[in-house]
Amino acid sequence: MALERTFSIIKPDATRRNLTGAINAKFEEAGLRIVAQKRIQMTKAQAGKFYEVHAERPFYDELCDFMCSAPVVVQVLEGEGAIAKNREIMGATNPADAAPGTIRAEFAESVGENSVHGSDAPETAAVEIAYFFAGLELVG
Ligand code: DAT
Ligand code: MG
Repeated sequence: MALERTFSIIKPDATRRNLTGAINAKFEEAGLRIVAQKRIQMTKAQAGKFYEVHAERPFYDELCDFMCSAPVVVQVLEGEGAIAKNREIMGATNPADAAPGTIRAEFAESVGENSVHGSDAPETAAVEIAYFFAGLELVG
C-alpha cells in the first residue's frame, strides 16, 4: 500500500471539550503521523466553501454554522493507506453506527457534531489539504 496524506479536522464540539490530545492519540496509536497541524477559526464563508459539495443537503446551513462556531484543528495525516485508515479510525458519520473504539463512537455528540472530518478519496484529500495548507507547512 502506498504512503498517502489525508486531510483531517478536529471539529468545534471536540475542541470545546479539550479532546484534541485524545483524538491525536488515536491517530498516532494507529500509525498515522501528524505532518502538519494548526488551530484556526473559520468564517462561515470558508466553512461553506469547504463543504460546498453538501450545499443542496438540508443540513448544510446548520453544518456551516457549527463548523465556524469555535476553533478547529486542521491537520494533515500521513501513513500507509492513510485515507482509508483515517476513515476507519474515525468511524461512521452517525456515532450511533460507529464501531466501538472509533473516535466518533467514543466522542461524537450527534450525526452533525461528530468530532472529526476526514477526506474520503485521494482527489478530495489533495484539494482539502491545499485549501488549508501551503506546501511549505507540510513538514513531514
Ligand atoms: P463524513 O463526515 O463522515 O464524511 P458526510 O461527508 O456525509 O460525512 O457529511 C459531512 C458532514 O455533514 C458530517 O460529518 C456531519 C454532517 N452531516 C451529514 N449527514 C448529516 C445529517 N443527516 N444530519 C446532520 N448533519 C449531517
Ligand atoms: Mg465526507
